[in-house]
Amino acid sequence: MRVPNPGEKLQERVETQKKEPELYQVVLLNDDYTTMEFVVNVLESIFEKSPAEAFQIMMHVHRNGRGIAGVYPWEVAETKVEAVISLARESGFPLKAVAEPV
Ligand code: TYC
Repeated sequence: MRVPNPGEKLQERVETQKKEPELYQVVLLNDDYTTMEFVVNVLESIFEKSPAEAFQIMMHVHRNGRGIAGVYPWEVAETKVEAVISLARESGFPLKAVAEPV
């Protein structure tokens, strides 16, 4: 940790300290083996999307290689990534999801 020089104002240092980013986007990645139906199901059940929105996002990922499933505070984003991975592995699919700072 940095030690302030004598006379330096503590408040100034606290205000300029870097914070962790507030929000993270959960990104789904395309692959050739996970079924479209499974990805739509993931988007509905884990990301609380409507059937129409889930289908749109899935098709975006299918066509573009990646797409945003949702934006959340860190802990929520990380929990959703783990939920996607564990549901996919249980079902025998290689679907990948990552959390990235917005
Ligand atoms: N590309 C997959 C297929 O054609 C569907 C798919 C979409 C897979 C989105 C993963 O994140 C994904 N069956």
